[in-house]
Amino acid sequence: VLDVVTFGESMGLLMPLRAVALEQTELLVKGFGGAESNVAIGLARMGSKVGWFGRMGNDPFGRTILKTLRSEGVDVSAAALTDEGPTGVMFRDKVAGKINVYYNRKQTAASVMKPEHLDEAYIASAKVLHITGITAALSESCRETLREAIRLAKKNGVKVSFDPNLRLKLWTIEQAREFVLPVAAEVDYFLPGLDELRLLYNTEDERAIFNKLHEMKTTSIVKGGEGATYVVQNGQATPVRYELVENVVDTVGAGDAFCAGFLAGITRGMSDEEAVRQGNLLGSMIIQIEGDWEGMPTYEEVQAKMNNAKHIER
Ligand code: KDG
Repeated sequence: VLDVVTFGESMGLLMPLRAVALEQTELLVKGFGGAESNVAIGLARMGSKVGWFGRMGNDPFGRTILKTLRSEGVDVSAAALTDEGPTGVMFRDKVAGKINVYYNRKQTAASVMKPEHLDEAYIASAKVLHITGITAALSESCRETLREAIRLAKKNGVKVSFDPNLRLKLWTIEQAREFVLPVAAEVDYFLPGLDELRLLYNTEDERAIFNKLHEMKTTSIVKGGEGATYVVQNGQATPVRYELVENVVDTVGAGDAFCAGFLAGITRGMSDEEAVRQGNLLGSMIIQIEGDWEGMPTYEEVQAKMNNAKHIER
């Protein structure tokens, strides 16, 4: 039995060795990224049982990613290396503040994923299926795959969590709205950032945004805002506060770390608020370390911080 199963596109990641923009470097470091595999690694480090699947090319990036996920304790038994396309590659700057990301991910093995690739028994073996809007942005067949995965999860009593993870380099806001909003209303947990909600609902008016969320049965967990994450449920928005980090090194992966902390919490029986507090903590820890997932903390590190935080807050 798995706590969480997740799937999506993981890609090779090349970024400057030193802290400069891509154009200013000759030396690149090889790593990998992918929102869902970042979440999976975070969960595994938290001691949760987690499976990630996806399709990659049988090439050096695909093989490295699988090997690393395996060594992190993520179950990859349902993942596949195929000859249907290459593993995607992304490039990014390494500078504080605004980080530009560039994608080489057209016609990749992951983007031609289709519903037939899903393994119902594998999805059914988890407590939660975690998906993101990045997969939806890749192709129509990926959108169909997501819808089918949700259907299979529901049929088997598996809860669904959904992070819209808007990537407007991959699709337009209109396309994103068309997919994300109906799916948000259908899942158990919707995990958007406030900035994403502004784009999705095309308004800066926070009250209007929360009213939209209140119209859904879904529990929405709204990340971001200045120092609080909101649990939006039954017409109420409960803030769970966190301290802003001063020493921000690399913000990429913050949302994924949040999801890992939150999902580790709910699958271990924490209340939504407690799980959000844990998610906030993981988010604040990962941005102090470079890399998309490398800074995901272990369960012991989180425990130490949680106890400390409790002491200060109450
Ligand atoms: O959330 C971090 C991810 O965005 C990154 O690891 C790569 O999945 C990725 C993407 O599509 O940008």
